[in-house]
Amino acid sequence: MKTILASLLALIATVTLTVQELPQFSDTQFEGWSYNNPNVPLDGERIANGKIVLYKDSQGRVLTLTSPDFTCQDIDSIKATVDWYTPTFNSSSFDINKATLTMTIDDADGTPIDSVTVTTPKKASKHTLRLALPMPQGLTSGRLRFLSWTGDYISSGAVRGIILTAAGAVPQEVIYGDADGDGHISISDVTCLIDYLLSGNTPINLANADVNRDGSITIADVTALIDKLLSGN
Ligand SMILES: [Ca+2]
Ligand SMILES: [Ca+2]
Repeated sequence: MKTILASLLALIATVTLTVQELPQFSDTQFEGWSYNNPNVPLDGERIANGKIVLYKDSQGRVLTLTSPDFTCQDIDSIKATVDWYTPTFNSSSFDINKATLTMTIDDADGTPIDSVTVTTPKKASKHTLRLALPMPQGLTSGRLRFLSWTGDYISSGAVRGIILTAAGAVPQEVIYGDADGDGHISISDVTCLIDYLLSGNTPINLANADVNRDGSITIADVTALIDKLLSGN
């Protein structure tokens, strides 16, 4: 077994556990986002100057800002902190009840799954609006849409930035060594772990496979797993 392990060492690269990344929106970071107003292309200057305005126009069209798709299977809930700008807040026609922002989560086909709406707390030009949604169960990939169903042009607001943060799913109980995730530790977990390290695409429970708990999956975990099996602990 030692010879096999030694030869594997030369072949195996460290596999690091990945952290979920979410799309962010600002005047310097808007790749993949889309705004459905054909007269206002997305660019840094327009975003910074409050031109990405969300409202329902006179034809009944709803102006919408949409995020790129992102994977969400490891996310329990998502929180958006929005830099919201209401340029006409001191107009007599400004209706604070229409100055709303809605965040919708859609599946990858664009079907809305859930939404949340907040209103601006007072008549002012600058607001930090916070919206949160639980991640729908079973959704593996989705996108966020920001819109104002009720806002007319005067009561509209503009998005100048969105910070998205995620809370992770409650982790399953970790059984260190149960690499194939069948609920117990056996020689098949050694096979699974070696196959994973060699091919990189064998299905594996990453948390369970980090037998020596150093945050990455390497040949050292195979050794630790064999030790565990031999010692019976
Ligand atoms: Ca197992
Ligand atoms: Ca490890």
